[in-house]
Amino acid sequence: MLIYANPLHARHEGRHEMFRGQLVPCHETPARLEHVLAELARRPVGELREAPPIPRTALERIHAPRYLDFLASAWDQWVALDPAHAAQDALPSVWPVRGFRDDVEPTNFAARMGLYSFDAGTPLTAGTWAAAEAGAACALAAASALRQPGAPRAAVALTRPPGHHAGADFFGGYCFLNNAALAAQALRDAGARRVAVLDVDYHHGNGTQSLFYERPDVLTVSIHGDPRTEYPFYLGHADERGEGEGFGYNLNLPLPAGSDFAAWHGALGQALQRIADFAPDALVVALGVDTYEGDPISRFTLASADYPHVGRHIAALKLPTVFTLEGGYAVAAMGINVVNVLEGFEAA
Ligand code: Q9C
Ligand code: ZN
Repeated sequence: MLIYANPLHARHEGRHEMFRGQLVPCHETPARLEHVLAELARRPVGELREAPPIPRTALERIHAPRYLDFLASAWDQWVALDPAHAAQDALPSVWPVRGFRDDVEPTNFAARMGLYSFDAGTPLTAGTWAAAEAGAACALAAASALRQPGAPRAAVALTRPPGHHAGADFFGGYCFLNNAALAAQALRDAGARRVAVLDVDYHHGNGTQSLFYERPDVLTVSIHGDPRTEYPFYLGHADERGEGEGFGYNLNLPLPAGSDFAAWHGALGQALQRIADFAPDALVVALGVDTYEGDPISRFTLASADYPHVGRHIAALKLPTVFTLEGGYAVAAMGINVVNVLEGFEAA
């Protein structure tokens, strides 16, 4: 497999996220990706490649222009408000909920942060835009690699910040640009008639679901902690099946917090069956390993030894596959768990 590692990922380095009324150190850190790279150096399951830069139009296939304008300029505006801001993250603190307008973009910076976000756990930092944009380039390069003659079976966008919580015009859940959705759309644009997205991160892939909810050409399937108790709370229930022409093309498989690999594996079987029935030309896997038993913010109990099976089962679909890196916060085990999935895929 080909692996596109984001060379600018460490430029996104949040200090704090809001948790229970306090600012606590970020879970989503540069060390996460460094551990995956270190494990890949020990177990080289693929060839590392560099992603070419992408035009802004590539991002506009998924994201709203005014949202991209905001993200690209937000840090400079934050620092222009007060030079002391250069040493602080920007976090939103006010949001337009039901009944408020989202069609008029406020000029106030805090108001725009809230317009384009849905939580206070996702700091915007000096290098956020550079890191997110270079990560999207990895996702697009991975998608494009699968369409070349003599293409490998899989390509990996090894990147952070993650993407699956980001929607057309909002960030949140540590995500800014939806790398999995960008890859799925790029595969469609390159000629794949149907594309499936399988999201195995602990948290529901709300951004990806919302982006494709009314479309029958991109099937979205997510296995995740039950949103009644687990983040992102307001989406990810089993009765969300798509809308309009997209009805029947979204499948949510929520599991109770505390679920073990036996339960998770059962849901994976359902997910893979639905994907096989859909008969796509390509697959995108939103690969979070926060399903791990040692994860500090999640509550499934998968063991490191379970992850090769995950990769093997996914490979059994025999589809050209893009992996995008999503969550996983047990930093020391992160490299082992991610490479276990990829190695299981390659061994199948
Ligand atoms: N006490 C991803 O895995 N905050 N995002 C949870 C925990 C948000 C996770 C608070 C978790 C977002 C890509
Ligand atoms: Zn997650």
